[in-house]
Amino acid sequence: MPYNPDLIEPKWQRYWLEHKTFRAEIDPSKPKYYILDMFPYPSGSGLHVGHPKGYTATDVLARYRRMLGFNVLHPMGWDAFGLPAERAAVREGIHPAVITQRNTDIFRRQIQRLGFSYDWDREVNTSSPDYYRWTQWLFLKLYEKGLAYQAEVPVNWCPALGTVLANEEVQDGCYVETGDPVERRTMRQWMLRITAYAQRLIDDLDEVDWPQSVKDMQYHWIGRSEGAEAEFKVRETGDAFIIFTTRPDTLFGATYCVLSPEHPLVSKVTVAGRRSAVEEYVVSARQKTDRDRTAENREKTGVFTGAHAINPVNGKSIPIWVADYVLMTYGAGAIMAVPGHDERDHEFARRFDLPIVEVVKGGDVEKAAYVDNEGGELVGSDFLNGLKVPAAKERIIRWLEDKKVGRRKVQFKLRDWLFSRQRYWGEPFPILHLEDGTIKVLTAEDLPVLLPQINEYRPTADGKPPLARAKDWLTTIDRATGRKATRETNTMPQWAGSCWYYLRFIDPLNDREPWSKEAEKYWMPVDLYVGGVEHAVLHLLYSRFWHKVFFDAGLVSTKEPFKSLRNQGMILAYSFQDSRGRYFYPEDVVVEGERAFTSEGHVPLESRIEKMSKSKLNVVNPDDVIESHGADSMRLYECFMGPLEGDRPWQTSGVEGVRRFLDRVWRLFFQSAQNGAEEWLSKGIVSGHDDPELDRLLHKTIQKVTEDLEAMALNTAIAQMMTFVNAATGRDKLSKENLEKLVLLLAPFAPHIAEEIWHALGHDSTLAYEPWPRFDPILVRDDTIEIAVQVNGKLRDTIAVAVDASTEDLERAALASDKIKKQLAGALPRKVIVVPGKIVNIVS
Ligand code: ANZ
Repeated sequence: MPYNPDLIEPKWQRYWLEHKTFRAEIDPSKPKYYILDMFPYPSGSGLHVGHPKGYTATDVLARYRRMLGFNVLHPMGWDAFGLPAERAAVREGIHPAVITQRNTDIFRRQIQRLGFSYDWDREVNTSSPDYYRWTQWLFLKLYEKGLAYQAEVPVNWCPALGTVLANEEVQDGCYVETGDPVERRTMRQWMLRITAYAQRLIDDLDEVDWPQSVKDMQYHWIGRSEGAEAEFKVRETGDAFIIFTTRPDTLFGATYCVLSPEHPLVSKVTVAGRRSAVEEYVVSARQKTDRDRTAENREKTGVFTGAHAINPVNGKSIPIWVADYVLMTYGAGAIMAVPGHDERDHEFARRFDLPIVEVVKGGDVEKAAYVDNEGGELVGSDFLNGLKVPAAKERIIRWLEDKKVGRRKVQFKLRDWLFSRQRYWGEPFPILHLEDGTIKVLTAEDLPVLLPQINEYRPTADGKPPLARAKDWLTTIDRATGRKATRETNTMPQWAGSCWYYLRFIDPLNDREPWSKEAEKYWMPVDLYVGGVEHAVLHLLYSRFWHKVFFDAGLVSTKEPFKSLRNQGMILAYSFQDSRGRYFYPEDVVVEGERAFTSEGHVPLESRIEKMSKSKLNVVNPDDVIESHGADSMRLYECFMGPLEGDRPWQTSGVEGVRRFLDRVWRLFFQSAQNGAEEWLSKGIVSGHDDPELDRLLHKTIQKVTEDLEAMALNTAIAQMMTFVNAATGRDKLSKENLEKLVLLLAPFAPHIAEEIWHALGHDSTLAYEPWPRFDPILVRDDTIEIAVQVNGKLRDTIAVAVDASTEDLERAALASDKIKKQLAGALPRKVIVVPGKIVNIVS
C-alpha cells in the first residue's frame, strides 16, 4: 500500500472539522496557550506558498502545545475591510462586499487544505456588522477618553487612491503598499491621540519578548529626545519664541536662529526690506515634503528676516533666518543654530557665511562640526567652562529654569494618528453632524452604524468621501433631540479592525460586549504572535496603543497584548528574465548547463532570486504543491527550508526531498503489511527493546525534537527525525511502542500521515491530545566524551574516553596517545594534572 496523501488528507481534514477537534473552551484546570497568526486580508486570487510559512510554524507549535497538555487557542479570521480589499474590487470591477466574500471563501478553502488546527468556530471578519459594531463601540471609548478628535491638519493626500494616509503608511513620499506618490494638503480629519501614550509605548517594550530589530523600529519611530526648551526674544519687536534643543550645553555657541517657514512669527518679525524675499521663500517651501526638506545631502536653503534674537544666556543679538530644514511639525518649529557642533547648521553657516564658534573642545570647528556629546569639555561658555557635556547640560537646564527662560523637555517624533479615510470600504464613524455645526456622538444602542450599500463606491479626486453619495443613509434624525443631522462620511482605516481582533477571537460570538472579562482573564495575553516584519510600526504600534487605552479603561488586565513575537522570513522564488526585462514562467524555460533559454525563442535568460509576485511570474500556488505531493509534504518543506526568520527561495526539488522522507516513514510502518494494517498488526512488528542502538537514537531524537520545538528551530527538528528514520529503515525490528513515539513526534509537522498511522496502530480517536513523548535521560546520555590533553599548556590531542572514566584511566589514556608520546619524546612527564570530565594537563 503506497503512501497516498490524496486519500489520507481530505479524510482527516473532514474528521477534524466534524469532530471540532481543535475547539478551544475556557478550562481553568489547564494552563492556556494563545498562539496567533497575523490574519490575512483576503485580496487578489488566493494564497501563494509564501503566506503559509508563518501559519505552518504556528500550527506545528499549537499542535505541540496541545500534546504538552496546554489548552490552546489558535484562531483564524479575515482582515477584510480597508484599502487592499477595496483596490482589488476596483481592479476587478466587482463590489468589495462580493469580492471579500469570494476571496475569504478561497482563502478558507486553501488554508483548510493545509490541515491547520484552527478553531473555526472563532472565525471573524472585520467587515461584518457584528464585528465592526464593536470597532465602532471601541472608537466611542477612545472618544470618551478624549483620545479621538477632529482637526484641520496637514495630511498625506494620495491622488491615485483618493484618500489621505497615515504617516506610518508613507515612506519616501509614497504609499508603502503601492508606491503611489503622496502630496501635502490641509484637511479636517479625525485624529487619534497616540502621542499621549508615547512614553508608555517605549517603556513597556521592556516587558515583551520581541525581536530586538522590531523594538528598535518602534523606538526609532516614537523617537524620544531629551533636551530643553529655551526662550529667545526678538530684538526688533519684543516677541518671544521657543526653541527645542538636545544640546542646551551649546547655548553659548548659537550664532543665529532659524524659524520654520510655517512658523507663526515669520511674517511678524520680518523687516520691511526683506518681506518679498521671505514670502517667496515661504511659498516655495510649502511645496516640499518634510522628507525632501530634511534629506541629508541636499543643499541647504534659507533667507534672512532682517530681525535678531537675543540669546538668553549672554544677551548677544544673533540673526533670525527662515530655512526649510527646520520643520514646523517637530519640537517648537524653531531652533538656535550651533554651527560649531551641529552638521546641518555647519553646512548652512558655510553657505551663508555665518560665524562658527567653538564651545566644546576636541575638534576643528572651522573644518567640520564637532558633535561629541559625551567626552568633550566646554570652552568659551562662561560658567559652563571646564564641564563635560553631560554635566554642562544639567547645569544649563538648572540655569534656564532658575531664570524662567527655559525648561527640561522630552520631545517625541511620533505624531497623532490620522484616523479617517475618504474611501468606501471601511467602518463608518458613529458620529452625526448637526445643522449648527456641532457633532453628536452616538451611543452603544445606536450601533452598528451600517455601511450603506452603494454601487458607485470609487473615490473622488476632490477628497469628498464616497459615502456622501449614499443620500438616504446620509441624512438622519438625532434620536435624542429630534434634530436633523448628517452622518460622518469618512471611514476608518484598515488598521481599526486589526487593532483589536485578537480580543474578539477570545469571545467571538458575544453580542453584549466586545469580549467578556472572564475570557480576557483566561486567554490574554497572546503568548506567541507570528507575522511579517512589515507591520513593525503599523499594526503592532497601533494595536499596542489601543490595548493600553483598553487597559486604562479597565477592559483588559494586561499592559501589553503580545507577550512574544516572531517574524517569519520571506519565501523567495527563482524568476527568469530575458535581456529585455520580460519575465517567463519556469515551465517555459529550458536550462542547459549554465544557461537558460525559452522553449521557443532561445533568448539568453537570466535567473535571479526575488520576492514572489504575480508580476514576476514566479508565484507557486500551494494548491499545485498539495496536488502533486500533499499537504504534509508542503508543511514539512515550509518548516525544513531554514530557520523561521530567514528568507529562502522555494525549490520544488526540496518538496520532493521531504516527500521521499514521508514515503520512507510510511514504508517503515507498512513494510510488513502487503494487505493493509490489520494483517500487519496481526503479524505484529516485533515488540521489545531488541535494538538498543536504535532505542538510544530514538530517545535522542525525542530530546532533540523537543528542544528544537521549544526554540522554534523546526528545520533541525525535522533533520533529526530524518536521521532516525534513515537509521530505522531496513531494520525490521521496531517495537510498537517506539513506532508510536515516532508518530507522535511527527504529528505536529505532518499531522495527516501521523493520524493515519496512529489509527492503523489500533487507536480509534485523534492523536491531537496524546501526551508528548518523553525521553529516558539514561538513554540519551553519551557513553563517551572528548577530553582535551595539553602538554605545557598547549593543546596537543583530544581523546575519547568513557563518561565515568576515573582519574587514573584518564592519565593512562592520555599518556597512551601517539601524539602525546611524540611530544614527550620518550621522557617521563614531570607532573600530570587531571580534571575529570574536562582536561588532562601534562607538564614535561
Ligand atoms: C542646538 C543644537 C546644537 C542641536 C548641537 C543639535 C546639536 P533630535 O535628536 O531629532 O530630537 N531641531 C529642533 N527642532 C527642530 C525642527 N523643528 N526641525 C529641524 N531641526 C530641529 O534633534 C534635535 C535637534 O534638532 C535640536 O537640537 C535642534 O538642533 C534640531 F550641537 O539644537 B539642536
